[in-house]
Amino acid sequence: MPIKTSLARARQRIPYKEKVAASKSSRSTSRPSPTKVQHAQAELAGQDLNSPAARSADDQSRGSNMIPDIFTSLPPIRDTLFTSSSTVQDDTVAECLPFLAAEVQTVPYNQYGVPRLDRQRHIKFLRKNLGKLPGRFVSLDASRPWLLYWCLNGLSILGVDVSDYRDDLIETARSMQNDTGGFGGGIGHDSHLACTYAMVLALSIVGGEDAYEVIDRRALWRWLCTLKQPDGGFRMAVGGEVDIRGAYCAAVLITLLNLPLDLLPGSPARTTDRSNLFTGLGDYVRRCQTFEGGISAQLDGEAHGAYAFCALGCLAILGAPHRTFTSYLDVPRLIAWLSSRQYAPEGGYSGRTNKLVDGCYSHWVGCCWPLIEASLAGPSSLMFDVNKTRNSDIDFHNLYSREGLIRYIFCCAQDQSKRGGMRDKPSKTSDAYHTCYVLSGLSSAQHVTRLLASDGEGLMTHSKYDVSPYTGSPQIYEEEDRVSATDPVYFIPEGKRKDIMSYFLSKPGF
Ligand code: FPP
Ligand code: K
Ligand code: ZN
Repeated sequence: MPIKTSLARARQRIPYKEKVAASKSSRSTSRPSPTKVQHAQAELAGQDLNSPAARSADDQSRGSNMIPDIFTSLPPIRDTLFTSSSTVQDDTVAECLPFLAAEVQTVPYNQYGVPRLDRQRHIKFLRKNLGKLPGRFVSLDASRPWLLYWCLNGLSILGVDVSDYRDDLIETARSMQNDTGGFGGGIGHDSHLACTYAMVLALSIVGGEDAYEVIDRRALWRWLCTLKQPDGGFRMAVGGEVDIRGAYCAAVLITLLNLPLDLLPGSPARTTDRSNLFTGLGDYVRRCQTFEGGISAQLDGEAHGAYAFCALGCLAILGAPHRTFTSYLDVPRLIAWLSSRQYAPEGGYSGRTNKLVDGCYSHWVGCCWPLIEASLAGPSSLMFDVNKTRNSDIDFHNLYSREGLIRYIFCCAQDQSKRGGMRDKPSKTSDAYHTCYVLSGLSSAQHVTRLLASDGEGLMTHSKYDVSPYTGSPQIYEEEDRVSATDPVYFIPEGKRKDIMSYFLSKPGF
């Protein structure tokens, strides 16, 4: 029985390169014929070593039987129109195929053709990024709070206790806070909503009263009142642009820090006595959905994964997803667009139509799915074993290929050299941004999110999620390579989210 034999052999967990060597030595031909991947690459390069007979013979003799063909072959339908977009897409597939087919000689693979998570190297990489940085990092000089968040969140997902960084972080955060409210991207920089979001998340992750008390909540609230617009959205900075990042960042800050919703009398958004910081925000998000079904930064922009994430995060704070998503979005169209972001053979996501796979969209697009799933399933109960489905939510946790995303992350997005860290794609170098967001996407693919309860129409603070390990089969990675769960709306460890929220819930005033 050939299938049984190959399975049994695969279970011995021989590194893939040895398997290839073993299969080669048992072949009678002296000249090795091209692998399936070489065929695909030749086809992409417009060469013809691809006779159907040669192809089917090779399919039987090469490659791990535990890697589904979809991850090692070209898509069955290929456009015959060549453009610069189709050319870079072909190049990207050619670049990823050897990694996906477990043909990289220096990397050991398991029986599914998946390498280990290089946890210790990724930890070292992130720790290094928290230290003193050389001159070439100057381009990040206005994004220092982001760098802190990426590293601290990445370390937390990898299971590291980051409380040792508390004192240094507190000092750094103080140096970047402005009396007029909010944090800048560096010392002396004007406050920016994205930097403020990142700094507040970083402070939440290290946790503790001293870290929380750095934040001047009254000044932050006053500053948010000046950023809130009559159309419901938020400016990113005084005199800056209004876009959907502002909607999400503001919603996170207001609820995490329990800020008052009241608008100051001078706020440009104070059109009636009853208008507040959340007035019109859901409708603002609605207007950002495009004809494609995705979400753009502003009205009439191009749909992009990072903005879909901001839209869903914001709506999940305004209320439970099964209510707010359906009220403000065309959910079927959004699902169609999100689904189109996952590519084969790559398995990872692109950020927009006709663009390339990139590891960071494992988070921006990947982390939309748990919220979409929660919105379709509605509130459930912990009475159900999370890995046993009931009729009503039978398919809600498999709306995308978890296997594809996990393969892209382990095979293509991990830097497997001494350097460590995660990357956009194999031809790019790792950085803290991609390390954070690839790990966050991995966490979402390895867990199931359920909305447990939502009390009526209230804010997200009243919604509760259960995030538990996803144990569906096949589990193509080792259990030790499962990373930690993370809060599905705030993207800090769930316990840290609860700590800061309960701290500020107990002190509603300033
Ligand atoms: C395009 O980059 C990227 C964007 C249009 C959006 C980027 C925004 C974010 C990553 C984060 C926003 C979220 C918050 C919470 C502030 P590109 O053209 O280099 O990449 P692409 O080809 O993959 O689209
Ligand atoms: K990109
Ligand atoms: Zn990226």
